[in-house]
Amino acid sequence: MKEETGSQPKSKTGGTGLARHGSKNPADGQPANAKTERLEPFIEDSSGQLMNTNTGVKINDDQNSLKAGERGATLLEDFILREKITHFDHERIPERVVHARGSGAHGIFKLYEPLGEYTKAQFLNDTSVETPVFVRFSTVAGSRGSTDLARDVRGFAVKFYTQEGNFDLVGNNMPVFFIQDATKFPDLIHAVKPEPDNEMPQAASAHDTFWDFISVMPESTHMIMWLMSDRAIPRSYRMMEGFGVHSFRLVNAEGKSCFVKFHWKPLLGVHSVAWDEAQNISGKDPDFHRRDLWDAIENGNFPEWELGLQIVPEEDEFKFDFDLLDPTKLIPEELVPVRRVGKMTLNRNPDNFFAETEQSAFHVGHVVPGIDFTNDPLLQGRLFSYTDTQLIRLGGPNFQEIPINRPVVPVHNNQRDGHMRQTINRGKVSYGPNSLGNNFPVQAKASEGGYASYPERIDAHKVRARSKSFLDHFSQAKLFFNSQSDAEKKHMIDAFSFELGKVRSNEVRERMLGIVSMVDKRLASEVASALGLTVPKNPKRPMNRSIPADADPADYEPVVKEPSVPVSPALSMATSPKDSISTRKIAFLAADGVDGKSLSTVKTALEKAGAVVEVIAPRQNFVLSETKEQLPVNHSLLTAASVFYDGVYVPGGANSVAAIAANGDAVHFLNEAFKHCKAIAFDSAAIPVIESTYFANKVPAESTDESVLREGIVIGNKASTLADRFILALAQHRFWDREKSGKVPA
Ligand code: HDD
Repeated sequence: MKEETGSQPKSKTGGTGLARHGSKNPADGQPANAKTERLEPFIEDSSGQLMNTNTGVKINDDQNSLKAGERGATLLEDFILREKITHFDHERIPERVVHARGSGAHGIFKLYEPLGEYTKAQFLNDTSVETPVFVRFSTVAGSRGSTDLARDVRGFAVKFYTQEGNFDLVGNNMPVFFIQDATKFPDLIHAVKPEPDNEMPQAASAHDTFWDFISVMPESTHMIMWLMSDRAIPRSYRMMEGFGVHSFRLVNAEGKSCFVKFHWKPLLGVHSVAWDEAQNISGKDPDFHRRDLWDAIENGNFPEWELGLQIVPEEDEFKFDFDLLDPTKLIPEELVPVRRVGKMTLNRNPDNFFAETEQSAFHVGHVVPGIDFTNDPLLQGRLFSYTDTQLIRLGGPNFQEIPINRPVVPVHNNQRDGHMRQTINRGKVSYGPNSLGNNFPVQAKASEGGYASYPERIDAHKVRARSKSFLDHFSQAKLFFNSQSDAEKKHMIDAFSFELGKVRSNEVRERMLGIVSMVDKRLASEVASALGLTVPKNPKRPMNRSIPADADPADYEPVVKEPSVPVSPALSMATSPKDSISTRKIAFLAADGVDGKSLSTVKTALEKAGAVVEVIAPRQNFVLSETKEQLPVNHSLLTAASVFYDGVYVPGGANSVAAIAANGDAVHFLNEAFKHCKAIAFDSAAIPVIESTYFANKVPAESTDESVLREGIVIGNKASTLADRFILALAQHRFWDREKSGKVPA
């Protein structure tokens, strides 16, 4: 086609740079390249280069501005200074209004089995294709520089660069949402963001305006249960589930449609940290999740998720006792199993945070043929918001031309010009139909891959209203709570007590207790007792202020009913697989005189099982072993903290043991690891260290597999057996039962 100017710049090797991206280039049949070269034409590398200006003029002095004499005034003529300062002055763009804090990574998606029965989307039909992806994880409420460990929902946005265009799955790590209608989104976000008079608190929902809003919005009850659960403080982005939240549609080549819920299942399991730990991490390393993702990819520990689908035939739309279009509901996996259909692997860190992660623009409306929308009113509103927000954030309508946002296929249409246009469209014709350009670019027939919306029949009155089928606000909140383990329930009680404890208005707190009592009486009464309040007597009608002015409140009265299934094990993290310690970080506490064998045998065994071991000592650089060998140290006790690790080991060696036992920071390290319920191991020669901890009386004289699985504490004098038991303990992630015996004052 003559019009093939597209938006693609030429690469050094000729052809369009972007067309070379991806698994299989249809043009040259090249095999997949996981280290994608999609962005190569845009990459700048200064090594070996002379410095020049943006107009290409070589710079001779980048240290001094042009002055009238050595001590004289700076001259306006200095075009090099002005260019540099002007560019600097404009370096920042507005941060995202929500999900401002985030981290991204590149990767690939590979399909396990063709899904032609359900969808005609090519990337879900061809198992030989590796579809490139870019993923951005985020928190919702905090600013761009806020802590990763805030109690918050995590964004999980995936851009698939398919050969039919970009498909964005813009989801969260929780399967439901706070509100049922997009028009309430600005209210929700205003309520959770820092309060407008004093801009406090940063990245936290624990304040009056958030809970005020929630306390008069019973529809958010289910989501609040998720937010108060440990899902809101993940151990790692790599250990989170992802959800598309809404019911979407899949459409096959025959035009038959079904409903679908999208899931991401992490192969490392789903794990969280403790709340006290999260708060500590926020101070000691606010980049904890960002660093974890970056380091894992740099170390070749590529994070992986399986894409899961819950498919509901079109004819089953009304089979459930909740509405598939209600985004505050999930489909219990016990009712519709999640079918795992492919795997996503993140294998490359961005080269430049701003160019890639910050400028990435996701949109729930970026779909490809075979994927379509439902009438979920939250989804419908999102379809407007995402493009609109980029116009200000990325500065105009050409944000799709930014390298990270470009599709891998060339773009041909009659859109032209605008702020920062990159494409140089050839020819006179920028309209259609036309005859001067032979009517190109011409529309694609459905058989040629043209997107045709699913012709859903709609015969209705134009109304502003809420469907009666959306009025059950509590049954799935109950289902979620009832499905949690005892430890998870306890954490939820603590989370509500903390969050409402930070609220100053007793009225708001009491209204919240009323709502919580609709979910579980014990939950409400325990939170009430932490707050020094009582649960309101008649919470049957939680106040609902989300009602139109002229509506009859009776029409918005919540429907109180039991969940479709009594419990759903899939909703608890306690059921997550516990058979691997891959990529877990383990601290070894050592000092001069450490028993080198006791250290290296356990280290080798843990590393063989996929863990990352770091040696921490009173000083940086190295420790001397008993045999005066220099052993490398990763951190000193000053720069490390137990909250960065999944477990701790204390090797033997009399001098090392004595030094660790006498070191307050080292003992605190162990006490804190115990408090956060982590696996801890000691060489039998480290008994003096055990004796200086708070939990000395919890360490059995000898370990057995049973004691290790129960207590999470390992002791032994044979390094190889000790390592095996330590691995067993680390794979359990946490020993929450420890919390039952009261908290360690670490
Ligand atoms: Fe949203 C960003 C996820 C409801 C309006 N949203 C954004 C991001 C994620 C989500 C992961 C960050 C994407 C990135 O990394 O750049 N949003 C969701 C989910 C929702 C949801 C799972 C409910 C199921 N969002 C939602 C509603 C609206 C928006 C109802 C507006 C009516 N969301 C936006 C936005 C953002 C955004 C203002 C801010 C930055 C951006 O889009 O690019 O358009």
